[in-house]
Amino acid sequence: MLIKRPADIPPSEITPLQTWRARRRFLQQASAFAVGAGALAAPLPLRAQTREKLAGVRPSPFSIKEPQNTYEQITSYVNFYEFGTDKADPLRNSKAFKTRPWTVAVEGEVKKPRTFGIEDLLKLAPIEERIYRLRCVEAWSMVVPWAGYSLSELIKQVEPTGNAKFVEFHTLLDPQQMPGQKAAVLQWPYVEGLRLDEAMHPLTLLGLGLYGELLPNPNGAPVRLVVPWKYGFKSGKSIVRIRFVERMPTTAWVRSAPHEYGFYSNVNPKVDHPRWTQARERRIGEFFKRETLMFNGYAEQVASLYDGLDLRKFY
Ligand SMILES: Nc1nc2c(c(=O)[nH]1)N[C@H]1C(S)=C(S)[C@@H](COP(=O)(O)O)O[C@H]1N2
Ligand SMILES: [Mo]
Repeated sequence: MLIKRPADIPPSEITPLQTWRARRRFLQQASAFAVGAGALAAPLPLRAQTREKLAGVRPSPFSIKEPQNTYEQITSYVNFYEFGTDKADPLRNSKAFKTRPWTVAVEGEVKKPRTFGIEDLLKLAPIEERIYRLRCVEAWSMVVPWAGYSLSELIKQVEPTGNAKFVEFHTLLDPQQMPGQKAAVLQWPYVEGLRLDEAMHPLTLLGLGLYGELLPNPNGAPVRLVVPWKYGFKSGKSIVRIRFVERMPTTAWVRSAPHEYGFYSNVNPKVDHPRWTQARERRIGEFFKRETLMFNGYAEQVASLYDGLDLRKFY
């Protein structure tokens, strides 16, 4: 009999323990729910999402030149727990997800609170292609051609007050459409956060597209955050609320496992996750691991944000 050694297991089969535990909990709770609610509920229509080109997308000096992952890889190997904890779940379970009408409420410590319709957001500033590295905390990575503009464009419009120190990003809460929210894998809605200066940094992207088209559902349609120097989970998807606050928010991952996930979550090869190394990563589609770069390769642009901060303590 052949027993697979770890080295023979393809990366797609490796699941960090947290995910594995979460998935088990998810399956237990999902099946409990299915029994309670009637497992024979009408299936959702499995209509494919219509793909739509974005007009006039400009190149950006922030784009990196590494080979890009394919559309297929980016949409099918994905974390979006609202649609299930398996990498393939979001593509399968988000086909009928409704992204119109869609609004984003921008509120809290701002002089001009405002609710933006998705059509407003699509024309608030010129849309750029931003080819960014994505480093997941699970030690895989990709190169993704996002489309969008700096979040600072939107922040300027609402004029944060002097009390605004942090920004929260809330994902849609809708268990009818997001079956993963019927399980207590995380506390819903998914909330992430940034310090105001991180949110204002030009690399921080309000993501509206991928590969020159509107965002596909598994990647956070119709609007999401992309913070390329932080672990992937900082980049919340399908955002409906942006809230400016005075105190550091308790984010979904910090709430679920505070000794494993910190508020900052800057990519840092020198600070390991308690259960695995962060020194290396596997680029999806490649065989050999590569070294993880400080701040995911964006140190030159962002390191100064953290001058004087102990990055072991503030992980
Ligand atoms: N709302 C929400 N946003 C989320 C997640 C999630 O489960 N829910 N997963 C995060 C994680 S762990 C990663 S690695 C990225 C992966 O998706 P992407 O490739 O589309 O960025 O989305 C992030 N944003
Ligand atoms: Mo991730």
